[in-house]
Amino acid sequence: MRKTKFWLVLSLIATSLSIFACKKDSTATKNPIPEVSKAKASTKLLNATTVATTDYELIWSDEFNSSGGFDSTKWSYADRGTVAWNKYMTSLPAYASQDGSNLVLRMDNAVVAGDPVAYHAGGVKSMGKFSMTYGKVEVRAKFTQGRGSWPAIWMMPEPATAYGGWPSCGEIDIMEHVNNESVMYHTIHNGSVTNANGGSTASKSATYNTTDYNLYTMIWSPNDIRFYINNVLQYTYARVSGGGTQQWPFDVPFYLILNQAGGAGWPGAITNADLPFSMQVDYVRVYKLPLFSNGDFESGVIYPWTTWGGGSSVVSTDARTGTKCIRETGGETSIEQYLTGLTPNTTYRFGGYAKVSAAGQSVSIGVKNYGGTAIDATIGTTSYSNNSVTFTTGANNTTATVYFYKPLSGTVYGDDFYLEKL
Ligand SMILES: [Ca+2]
Ligand SMILES: [Ca+2]
Repeated sequence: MRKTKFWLVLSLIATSLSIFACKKDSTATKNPIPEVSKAKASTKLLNATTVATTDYELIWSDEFNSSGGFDSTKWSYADRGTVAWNKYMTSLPAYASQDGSNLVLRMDNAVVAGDPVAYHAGGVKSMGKFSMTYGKVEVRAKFTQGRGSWPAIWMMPEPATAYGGWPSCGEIDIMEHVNNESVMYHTIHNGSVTNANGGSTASKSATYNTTDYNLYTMIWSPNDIRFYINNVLQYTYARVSGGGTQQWPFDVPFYLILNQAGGAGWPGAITNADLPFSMQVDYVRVYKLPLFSNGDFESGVIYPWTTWGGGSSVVSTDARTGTKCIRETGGETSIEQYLTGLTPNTTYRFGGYAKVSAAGQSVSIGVKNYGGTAIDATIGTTSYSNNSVTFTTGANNTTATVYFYKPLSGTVYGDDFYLEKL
């Protein structure tokens, strides 16, 4: 959204909208870093996973069910600035207000006394009032189409200087739409994927319901950022091991911005006959990530576990309960789940059920990086049995990694993993 440099270049060379669109598409196929993400996203698309609706604790929301001005304890007007998206922002209730069930952000060319600009548009930000690191954001919204229109739902870091100026500081664009396109865009900006001209190679367009509300969801974990439309995963941007803060500046608080922009930058000039533009936001809900999730694999995917060794998959045979479990085959193989939000100096139990395919084999359930020495518990039975490890977090430890690890060849199954606070 904040394509500052890009729009400066754009205005200098008067590049056309169509060239921008080509540039955005063509660069998306050239940068090796996002190609990894795109491949990952494609794999996930095949799985057609859905957002889990349980285990997430609501920590902040606005249902926008009042009438009149927005709740100033949660939002401020997005200020007018000098870059494309905020060029016409206007701090007046006519452009950002509630209608009893929505936040309505408008853009038109009405004459506003004392403010003689060509257009006026509305936007709000939670900067200084709410920000978050890791979690799930759900925004249910609909918006009009029109030539020159640019509605967006996005996030910027707070404080803004966490990792330097834009784009090194990072930007998460949950939804952007331009003009009359039948797709919207999910985009990441950072020091790795943002081009010198301000475009990003970490961007994915996706179809949406153009005539009604859509649910836009972003799940942000220490491993990746996932974008969903109507609970269907569309794009995953993964943290790259060793990528540093240029690739992953996403470990600091980010705040929310909702705006109806247009008339400059990406969408180009407004066709006045298409006005007014508006975005209606039914609600914004923010959830804390669960401490531990997908222990039963009924989601059909491994996420948010990560794999190591390549022999792990969710299968529809041999489940202990439900219809699915994790299977580890081949040589040394493991799945791990990185836990955040643990309480220091607190005792937890991590356990689960497992079986091996032949006597003499074994598999371990364990925990590491919690502030003490790694602890394993072994299972070597050919029918499901339970084992667990008990660990106490260090005085300053709020994270840990739990794992299900097969040290040798053979096939093992696991199901119904759990984390308990003792
Ligand atoms: Ca509402
Ligand atoms: Ca299961």
